[in-house]
Amino acid sequence: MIISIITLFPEVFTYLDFSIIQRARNKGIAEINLVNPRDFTGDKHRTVDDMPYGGGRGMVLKPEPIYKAINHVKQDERGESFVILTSPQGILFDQSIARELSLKKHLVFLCGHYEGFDERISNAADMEISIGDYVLTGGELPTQVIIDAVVRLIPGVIEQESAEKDSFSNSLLDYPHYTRPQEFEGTKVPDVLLSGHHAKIEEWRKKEAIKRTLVRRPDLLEKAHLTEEEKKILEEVLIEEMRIMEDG
Ligand code: 4G3
Repeated sequence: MIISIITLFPEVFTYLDFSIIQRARNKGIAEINLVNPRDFTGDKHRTVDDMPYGGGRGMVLKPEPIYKAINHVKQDERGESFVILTSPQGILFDQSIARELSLKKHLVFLCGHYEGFDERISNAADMEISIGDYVLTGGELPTQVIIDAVVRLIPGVIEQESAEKDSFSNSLLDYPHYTRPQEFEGTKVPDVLLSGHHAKIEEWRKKEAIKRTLVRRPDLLEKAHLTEEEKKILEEVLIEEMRIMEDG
């Protein structure tokens, strides 16, 4: 996959130089190019923003340098570029969008800044994405979050089995994990995990994942496509949790 990032602050893209994403880049699975719209201005001051029509505070990103940068990175990609704008006004990012994006050949990210960007810049985007309901000073962190979630899903980056077992791949939260020591700060590792009984362990993990999802994120269960087995476990967990509520 080729990833082009159009940003006024290329220096902040340090996260992508480490760990799993860097390994993917070294293996040639992901290629990341940073492009600064300032390099596509024509005036002495390399102006990228201007005052808003209609008045008001703050500056607005001008469309021309961004459009020139987009056209530059789209060259040689045979119309297979997918342009993403990160903004608080976008659709909420989630694991299914990450999966969809992991299939693209060329992703182009536009990082907004200042109070916003000229509305005509969003016309150049195929998708406007928000990573959550909060405002940041720029789209650089959201872009790195999205790239991290997408690149780890490309085959060959992490073990396929791990990606399939991820939280959310089945719309459920992850089950609890334990390592040594067997007892820590008065809390013991659940006996079943020491039993060596693989079927029982799988069953316990599934049940804990469903229990956690029910208690912490019931909204996820409403959208989940549960198997018949999972639905049965959910019923058990619901009854157990209701008992716990009744007992105070
Ligand atoms: C465009 C994205 C960009 C318009 C960007 C602000 C939060 C997110 C920006 C605008 C951002 C997010 C830059 N803040 N929730 N700030 O994904 O109003």
